[in-house]
Amino acid sequence: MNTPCIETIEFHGLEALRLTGPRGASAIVSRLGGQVLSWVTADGREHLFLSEKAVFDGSLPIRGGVPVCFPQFAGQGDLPKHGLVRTRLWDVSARRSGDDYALATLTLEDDEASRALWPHPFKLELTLMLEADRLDLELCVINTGEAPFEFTGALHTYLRVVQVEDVTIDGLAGFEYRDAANGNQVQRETTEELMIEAETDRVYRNVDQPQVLRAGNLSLGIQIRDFPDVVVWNPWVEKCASLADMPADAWRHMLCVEAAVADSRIVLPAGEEWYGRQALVLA
Ligand code: TA6
Repeated sequence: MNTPCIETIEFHGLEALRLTGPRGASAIVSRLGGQVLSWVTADGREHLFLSEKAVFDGSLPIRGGVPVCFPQFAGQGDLPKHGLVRTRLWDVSARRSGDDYALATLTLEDDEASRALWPHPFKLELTLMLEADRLDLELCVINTGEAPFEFTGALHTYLRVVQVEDVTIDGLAGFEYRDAANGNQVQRETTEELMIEAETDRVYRNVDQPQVLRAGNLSLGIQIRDFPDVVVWNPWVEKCASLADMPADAWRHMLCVEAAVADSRIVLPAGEEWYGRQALVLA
């Protein structure tokens, strides 16, 4: 069995890192978008959805894995949908491994193109830490300018599932959500085990407990820290058909459970840092 290590690889023509963790776990992160594109646990199972029609030339965000959305979540502002950083080339700033982990950090700073749309100096650091049965993602936002700025954003995690109709998610009961698939109505979740039975696009607000996604013999814990919101998205049949980078049946094999700052904004003073985390843990 390989000992944990990190190698530079080519993945769908992209420069990427492969992290090999303990007991054969692995993850792949692409410099394009600073996007995690694969996470395989020690049992050999892939947990991230990556569309068979994903575009890897940077002309579109890559459909799948964990897109980083910053400094705007979805269409909630004047910037391009989900912000500015999904098609940028990130740098690798740290890579290290020990007996029971492999870790890498990718960074991105503002440039002329980002400042033309959003006039703020910033630095992002995405760190992934891989263990045998868990992947921890941390997004650090640094205000490198001399004035405060506000942002929203997300780790827009696409989970791979065999059949979304068989999935249940618990841990959301009692939380208020904004239903973006139903006129942005605000409701409170009453279901203990959420099932996906139609187009679903919900921002659960101020979620302070983990979720567990179950499907067949899969049980995956999902925990956020400092991201206030959990977004659950599945496009279902029609919306999926309208997405050129998704095969017609791909809605069935994915479910986004995102760590987000969607319905509030983070105000970051000059020189300060903000951290948000999402942990994915095989239970
Ligand atoms: O996070 C959910 C969402 O905002 C949905 O409304 C849906 O459109 C999705 O993100 C994907 O956005 P994209 O720009 O990647 O097509």
